[in-house]
Amino acid sequence: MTINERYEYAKSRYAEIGVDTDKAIEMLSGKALSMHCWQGDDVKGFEGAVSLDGGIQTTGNYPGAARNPEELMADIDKALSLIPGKHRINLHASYAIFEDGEKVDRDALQPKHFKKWVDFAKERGLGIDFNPTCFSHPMAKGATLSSPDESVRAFWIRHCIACLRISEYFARELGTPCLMNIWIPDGMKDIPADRLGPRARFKDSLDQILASGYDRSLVDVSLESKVFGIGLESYTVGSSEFTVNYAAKNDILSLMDNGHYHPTEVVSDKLSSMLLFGEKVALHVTRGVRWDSDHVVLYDDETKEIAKEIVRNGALDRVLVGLDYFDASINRIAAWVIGMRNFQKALLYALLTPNEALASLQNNDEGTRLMMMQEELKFFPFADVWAKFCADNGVDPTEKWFDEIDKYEEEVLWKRV
Ligand code: RNT
Ligand code: ZN
Repeated sequence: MTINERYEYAKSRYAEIGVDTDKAIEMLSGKALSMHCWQGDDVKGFEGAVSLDGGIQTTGNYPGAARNPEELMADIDKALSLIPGKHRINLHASYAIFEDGEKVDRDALQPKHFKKWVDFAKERGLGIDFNPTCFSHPMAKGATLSSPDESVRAFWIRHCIACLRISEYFARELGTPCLMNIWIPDGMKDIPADRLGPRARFKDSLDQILASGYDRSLVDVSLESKVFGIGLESYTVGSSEFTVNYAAKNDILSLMDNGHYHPTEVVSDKLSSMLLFGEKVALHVTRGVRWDSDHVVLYDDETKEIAKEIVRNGALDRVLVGLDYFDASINRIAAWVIGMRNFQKALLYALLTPNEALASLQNNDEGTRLMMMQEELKFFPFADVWAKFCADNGVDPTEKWFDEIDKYEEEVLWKRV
């Protein structure tokens, strides 16, 4: 059977339960995901960093990591060619591209240091999101925006303000708002003697950064929380309560990374509350295995549940979705493709769910029928709709996309030694 024949069958089957597959595909096509550049080089950036710190870690030594801007851009291109739809890329400040031997420290970064990224994005019609890089730097050894050392704290405030200007530049050049997400690694391995002080300093630093002013029509600023990091097990300054309260009071966005909570807490259950109290919310979609391990996003239950919350709350435009993981133990380009496609599959699954009908079952106390229906839906011809979506976007819907990865390894990656 051809993809179209399979699709026609799927369409009629879904129509029986009141779901419009054409509409689902159309809505999915309009949803850009922000693909994190740092999966391509194990979060190294272009400043010559040898190791990653800040309580995050990549493990594995699969060959072929990108070593410079050209390689990273080529790898991003390869990944995007295997992912249906139009997307965005998410950069860190440590991916600045210096020319003519110039090099400036992070507090002196300027838009021109990201011109090559803008050219890259323009040619491909991509948006760019951005992140100050408050780790893997000599000034980030103890703390950054919460540092008791005023000169250290001032350095990171200057860095974040520089990043605001760069975010505005991205938005202006590319004609699409830029999400600038602030995450700091500040915390303690062991029991703190003072929890309030660092948080008060972090709050003051953020106040100073926002007070520098920025065009709100161009930039959305978000604040990412975290419960712990490696070597920061006892205390993180930017806890969930800190970031959610700060964001609400200062009219910026909260960013929830689903690896950043206690293992039994789920972001899918948090989204509805965030949507009730804020216009927008940002996500880092990842997969924590026992801890914030940043494994590749799978088409698993929590990923699907997050997507359902976005779709059934009519919030496709209000939830800014970025991916955030870094696996160095497998082909990095495939890691991108698998994660991006999986989140798109999760969204499609949600879009193919008769959400209103299911909500009425809940409201009418028809729990048995609700459970039955949610289970039966798992065996609807979802894959045939996915295949149609991929084919319409010129991307192989089957496992055969991986042939391209094999070829690229042979022709490009194995030569990177
Ligand atoms: C760290 C945060 C943060 C980083 C990236 C590289 O735990 O998740 O988002 O992963 O900024
Ligand atoms: Zn994150």
